[in-house]
Amino acid sequence: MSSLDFQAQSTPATAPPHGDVAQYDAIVIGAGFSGLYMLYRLRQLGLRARVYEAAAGVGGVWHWNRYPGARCDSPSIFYSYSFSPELQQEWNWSETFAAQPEILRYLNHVADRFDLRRDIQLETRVTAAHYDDATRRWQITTDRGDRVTTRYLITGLGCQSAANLPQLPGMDEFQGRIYHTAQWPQDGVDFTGLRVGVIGTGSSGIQAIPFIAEQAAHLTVFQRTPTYVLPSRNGPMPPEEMARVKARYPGLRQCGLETNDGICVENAETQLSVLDVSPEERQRRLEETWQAGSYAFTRAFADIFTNLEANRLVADFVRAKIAEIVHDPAVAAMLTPQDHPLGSKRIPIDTNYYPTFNRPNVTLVDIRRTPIAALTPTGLRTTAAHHDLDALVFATGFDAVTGSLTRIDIRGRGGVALKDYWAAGARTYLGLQVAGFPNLFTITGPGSPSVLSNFPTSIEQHVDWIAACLTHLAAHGYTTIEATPAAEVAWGEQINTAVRDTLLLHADSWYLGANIPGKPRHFLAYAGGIARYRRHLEAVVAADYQGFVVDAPAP
Ligand code: NA7
Repeated sequence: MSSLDFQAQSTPATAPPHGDVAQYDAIVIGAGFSGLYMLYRLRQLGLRARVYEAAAGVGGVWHWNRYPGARCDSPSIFYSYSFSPELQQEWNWSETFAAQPEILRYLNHVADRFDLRRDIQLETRVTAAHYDDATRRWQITTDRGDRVTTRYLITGLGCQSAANLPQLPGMDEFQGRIYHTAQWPQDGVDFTGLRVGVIGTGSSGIQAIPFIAEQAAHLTVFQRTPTYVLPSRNGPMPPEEMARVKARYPGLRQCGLETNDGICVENAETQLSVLDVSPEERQRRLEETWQAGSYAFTRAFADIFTNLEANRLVADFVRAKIAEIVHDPAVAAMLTPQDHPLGSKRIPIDTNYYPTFNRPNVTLVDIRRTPIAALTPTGLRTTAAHHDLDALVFATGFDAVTGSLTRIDIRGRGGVALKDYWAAGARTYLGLQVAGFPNLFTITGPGSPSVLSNFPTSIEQHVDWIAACLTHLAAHGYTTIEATPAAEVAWGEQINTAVRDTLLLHADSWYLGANIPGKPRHFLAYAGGIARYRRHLEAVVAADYQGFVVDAPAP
């Protein structure tokens, strides 16, 4: 549907503010990829909308994650919006995998280009959102004292925005500086001459470690779980390649939509099983795709992520690479994952990660074998030794997918808190709505492809679906829409079925909430891929919003 179609069906803005409580049609929380595009769509619908953003600028995770080396692990040409052909044609990416400053520039450009800023209120954190059955509106409160009401509440909070800062004994006593990769100081940090520790070797740690090692006098990496790291082969984007992409963008985007994760790797799709080829052919193919980098490697064979034996053979190849790159066999052994299949935890892609451990100023400490006992005034003590540190970086990730939602006091019908409703695990319908929370839409919410996909692709999928849903409600004069509990249960079964076809349950990952003590353990995303997911979304609409009720009476 074109934007003109939307405008033709749009509803007029609701009444202007009355009394001291402004009334909106839609409040969006967050001004990252989700919030910016949602606002653009709401405007097209003629709705009176406002975006609240806690940060001092737009950009979401790209505003906060400014640690050295922060970079996207989706290719730039896909980690971008597709909704505007003009935007797509005018923006040039300078690298195949864009670094944080460039993505932040892009999102600022989007905010300016579409004149979005006038409806975005920065440095304002939504603290509470309570649904009022009598008025069928959400009452919103912010930390700046705003009190507004809205018909629709749409969260664009991101899946990795609630930072996980483990509370270690002695944290208050440490005399050095403490940082978290996801809350990096806006002006950067100079580690020159310092003894630095990094805890965590997920995507953020793996990106930051080579940069910190170059600057610091000494870097000690505290690793709990080694992970498989694939080479990104990042480099400058040749202008002729950018031009070639632009000429073929619609086809590339369409191809992306037919994949599991939204990223089209041309000529890389294969039906070939690892088990169907000779060891020599397997080695040849893996070497070739290893040299090509990240996504080519993961698509070298069709069954890497679905067959344990196929996965083991490919993981063996990566393990051999680690042994080849890292000179000290004991360090190489420590860096080599043995306890989970390749891809059952998110695969980081790197520039220079493994070679960093050949540097004389870098030490690797296995904190699974010798756990952290405490921070001390002068450093960190494990059960085996004391490490003197001037600064400590936590690259310890996030309370992923649900944390950004449950830290806001969201209450649905009858004052039920979302946090309580999800106490035994997040329940949603399509990752978009929660039973008992009318007119609440969660962009890339739990139970959608979200963290298993290229985010902008999934975000556009959700925003477009929500916009079409609001158009449908307006066209029929409906006031509310909400998921039924039965639809939620059925969707939960779809999530479980989809993940059982993969190897994603074979690791203690944040996909399962396993990184947060006490978090209910269940799979937080839909693993069936975005193409299959889109067919679910379309089928639901074709069946007159099956699984949702409109204008349900208050219980
Ligand atoms: P991740 O991928 O969750 O990585 C966090 C790392 O920190 C990981 O190595 C964890 O080890 C480690 N960790 C977490 N808590 C602790 C404690 N308490 N003690 C020691 N080590 C700990 O977060 P990232 O920020 O790297 O990446 C998140 C996503 O953001 C990434 O996938 C991209 O999508 C963007 P563990 O593996 O749990 O043993």
